[in-house]
Amino acid sequence: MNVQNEYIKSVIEKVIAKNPGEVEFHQTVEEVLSSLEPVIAKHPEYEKAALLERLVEPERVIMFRVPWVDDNGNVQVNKGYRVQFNSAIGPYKGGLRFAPNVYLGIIKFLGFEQTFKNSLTGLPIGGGKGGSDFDPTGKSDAEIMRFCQSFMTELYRHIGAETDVPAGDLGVGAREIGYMFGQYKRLKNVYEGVLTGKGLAYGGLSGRTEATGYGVVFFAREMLKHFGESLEGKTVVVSGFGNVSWGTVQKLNQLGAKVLTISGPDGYIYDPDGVSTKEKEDFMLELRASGKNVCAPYAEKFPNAKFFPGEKPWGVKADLYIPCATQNEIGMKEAEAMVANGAKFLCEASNMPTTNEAMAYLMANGVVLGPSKAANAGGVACSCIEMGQNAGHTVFSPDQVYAQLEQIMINIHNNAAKASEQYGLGYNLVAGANIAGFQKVADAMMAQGIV
Ligand code: 2IT
Repeated sequence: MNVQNEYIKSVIEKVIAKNPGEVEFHQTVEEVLSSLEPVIAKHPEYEKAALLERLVEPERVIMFRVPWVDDNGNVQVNKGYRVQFNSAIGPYKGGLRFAPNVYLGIIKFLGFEQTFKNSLTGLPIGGGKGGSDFDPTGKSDAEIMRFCQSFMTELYRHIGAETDVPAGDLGVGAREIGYMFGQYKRLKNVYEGVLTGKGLAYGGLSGRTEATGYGVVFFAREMLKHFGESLEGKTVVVSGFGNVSWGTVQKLNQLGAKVLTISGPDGYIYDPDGVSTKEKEDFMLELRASGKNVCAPYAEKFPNAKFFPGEKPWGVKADLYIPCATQNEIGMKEAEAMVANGAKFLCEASNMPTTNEAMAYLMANGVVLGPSKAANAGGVACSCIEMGQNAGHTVFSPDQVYAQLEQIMINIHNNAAKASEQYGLGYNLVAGANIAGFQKVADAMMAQGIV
């Protein structure tokens, strides 16, 4: 990153020195802070208040042991995390990720990103993230339940509807949220909206399951609209096959686009007919529910589709690219393949799917980039609506939720575009999202004194 501002440079250097080995956390701090140069230049009072030093240091980091017994009677021990990153604008809010590669650096990168994302929604939610290095792949339902109960047996004392409200992320869906909610309620003897993404029978919000994917597509639609284009008839390369991909595929189908690919850790699927029918959408849910974390069976079920083992889909030519799997799916090699194919639009659905180097390369080559903290904010926005539903002891209809979600995504797009324009950066949604997300958190932190 090419950073001129001495204050920003020194904060980035300190983050790298003080958080050794946490490369994903370094990556997001560099990405966000380097785009704040024009804002920091305009506000010298931020340096005096050590605003950036405070922003990059989580308010609280909780790490704990998660012991559980597997189906063979063996005792297993995992690491549990909750990083309460920033509560300047509301209670900590953000998902829980269960995946074997989870360590503190991943949770901190996600918590830092979440702070700006939540701010961008315009809703009163701070930033937090948690999870475990537990690998759900191949686990039985009973093992998942025992793990979730053990995880919550420590976490419950640190969270609450007005303190910190976790939700799902990779490896944590409605089933896991259900088990964790049950254990929380039992331990605390309080029925409150302490988790979001709950089932509809016990306080969940209609539309929350598809909210992230739908929101991403609304955001992509606004990006295309800026250039006088629409999604109708566009080809789209999608990665992943989980909750976010599923919602994205469904909304793309509704708006007349054609999804050419989905992917998993085992490779990618190319479907020349498009992942376009209800049967295909539903099969994505089946793949996820199988617990095997593979997408290959799609090509057996739909023989026109082809499975490419061990490969990612970024070399497939399309009008729009939507990564929905995990961080750093797109590095230089993938970015070069996309540019060689004349890529025009990249809308990030997974958190930080593009490396900083690839991001700079894509943008320098004319690819319009919708950054994840803006494009995928529809999920957490609906989580906040779920918090409101629970606090008001009421139930919202799907139509009420969808209408709000769509408007929130339009606002996020417009606010990011406006912030970029204001600082003379043209239509740069990456910088604009960072600036707009930062500004509200900064205003709140400045008003609240040195805390
Ligand atoms: O990355 C994310 O925004 C999420 N995993 C959802 C967080 C939430 O609290 O709904």
